[in-house]
Amino acid sequence: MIWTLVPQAQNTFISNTENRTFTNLNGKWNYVLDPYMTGGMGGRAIMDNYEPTDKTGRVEYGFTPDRTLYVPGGWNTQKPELAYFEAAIWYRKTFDKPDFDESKRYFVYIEAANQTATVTFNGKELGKHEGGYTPFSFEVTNLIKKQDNFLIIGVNNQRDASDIPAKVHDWYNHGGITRDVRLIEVPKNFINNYFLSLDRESLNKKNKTIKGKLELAGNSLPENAQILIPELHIEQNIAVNPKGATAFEVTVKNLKLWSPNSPKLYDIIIKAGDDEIRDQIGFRTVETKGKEILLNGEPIFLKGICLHDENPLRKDRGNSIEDAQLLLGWAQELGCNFIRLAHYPHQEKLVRLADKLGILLWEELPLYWGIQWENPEVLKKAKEQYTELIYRDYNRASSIVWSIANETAPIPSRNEFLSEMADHVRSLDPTRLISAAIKKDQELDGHPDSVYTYNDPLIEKLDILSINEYLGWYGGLPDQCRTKSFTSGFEKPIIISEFGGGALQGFHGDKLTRWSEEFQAYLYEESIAMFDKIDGMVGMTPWILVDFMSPLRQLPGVQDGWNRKGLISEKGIKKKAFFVLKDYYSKK
Ligand code: GCB
Repeated sequence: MIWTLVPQAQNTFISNTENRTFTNLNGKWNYVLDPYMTGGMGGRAIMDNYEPTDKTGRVEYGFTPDRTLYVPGGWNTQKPELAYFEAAIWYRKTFDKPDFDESKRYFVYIEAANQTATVTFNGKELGKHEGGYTPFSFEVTNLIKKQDNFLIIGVNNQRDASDIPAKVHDWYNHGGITRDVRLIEVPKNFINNYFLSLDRESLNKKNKTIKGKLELAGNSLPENAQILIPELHIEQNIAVNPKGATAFEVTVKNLKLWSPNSPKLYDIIIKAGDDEIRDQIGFRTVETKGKEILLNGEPIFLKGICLHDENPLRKDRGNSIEDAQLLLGWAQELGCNFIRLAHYPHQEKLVRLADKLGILLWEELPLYWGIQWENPEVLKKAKEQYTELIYRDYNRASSIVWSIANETAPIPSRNEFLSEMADHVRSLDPTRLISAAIKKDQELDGHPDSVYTYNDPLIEKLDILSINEYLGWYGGLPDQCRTKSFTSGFEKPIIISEFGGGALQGFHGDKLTRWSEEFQAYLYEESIAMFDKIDGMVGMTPWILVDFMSPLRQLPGVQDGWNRKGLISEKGIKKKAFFVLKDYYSKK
């Protein structure tokens, strides 16, 4: 058995949708507010799409042509009255499918809906999905018609203690269908998932080995599949077992490895029965050795930055290639070869663009402040959402770190939960590194105050010790930084996964004036000096590339709903600290 867990609420997971045949369902959708989240009004379910047939008919909600929301997009910034709306909205898209073909299967695919989605099609509930940042799909083969199809999706963005993230988080709760919606069309038996990676054991050999897994879906599966890599003259048969899951190996000569300096991607074609799927995949290895991270066997320093998936100019979640280009373009200007995609899965287009540009990525789920560690339902959801993320991205060479948590206190229920998560992630993907953003020990355990120690038991489970440390902003002033040193008893590489401080772009003062660009620049200089001396520090991702929307940040005239720790303002203007970090990276 290769894959043991079918993600929640889905009969079949479908990966690589952009390279499949699909009908684009983006655009204007009608909507109805459901502030009390009843799913129906006046005794009738919204998914029925009922319209009175004569003048006596009664209905107490309605989709009208002039009430539309754009998909993909958060609803909050589309209508002023929805700015802080946190409840349910029902979306409706009607469409014809005149070329509907009975020999095919059809799936509604939603790249993300924040936070919970109830998906209905032509009056039937298909299922629910929880988790605002990962993709899901439902089959509609038996329901689809040539005309008058209606897809009605209820999306609820109410924050709840048993969600991932939990109730309070330092980013904006963009509600709605925030990423693409597609009607995917596949043959009756099709390739639903595959995973290709370069075998580490073959790294130093002349002929390299690509290890692969393939999963087919359908009732009458072919006995063989083929993999083709035209540029490498590979055309290989793969025997498929009767359950449709199979593992295989391909030996290749003259493979060019993927790396930030040379982000080589190969066209790959996989064929099985009537199905054929294409992808562009890079091959590289990543591992740790003592206190180093090795990419393709060579030590690498990760010149990174943290990023939220938000376009500040549009005040919305990123959902287009243009959004991805804007954000990754800024990171490249800073001199980065690495980005921490905080604090939840970012859009797939950005990950694919990073593959092309040669930017390494750290990915994570919002296992963030306040998670209900003792609740088994939450653990189940976390595993499901991580599965969806791994299935979506495991063919992306850029993605090298799976992070399982951010700043969580080491209590027994959390240790157990996250240790299970680490095992789960590793069982699905043993080829990448696992980390978590860790806080320093709270009890100094006999060490002098000038030494920060790291003994969180979770570190044992991780490949990298990643440290969030805000000395100079949340504790003390920047001039204290150089007095501190760090120690961990672990022979593991260290990444500084967060540090930083706020500055209002355009506000100037001396270097100790809070919120001034000078303060932030000084904090960067001192922080870099402090972290640079840590033995085994192989990279950093300061907090954060761009100012981002956060309801937790309400200082008038300074924050006004924005977290100001960005190196770039919400208007796209660089602050002084941007150049401090850029200068450091140019010398690394
Ligand atoms: C943190 C969190 C991050 C916050 C940041 C801040 O430690 O991980 O989500 O936004 O600090 O700005 O305080």
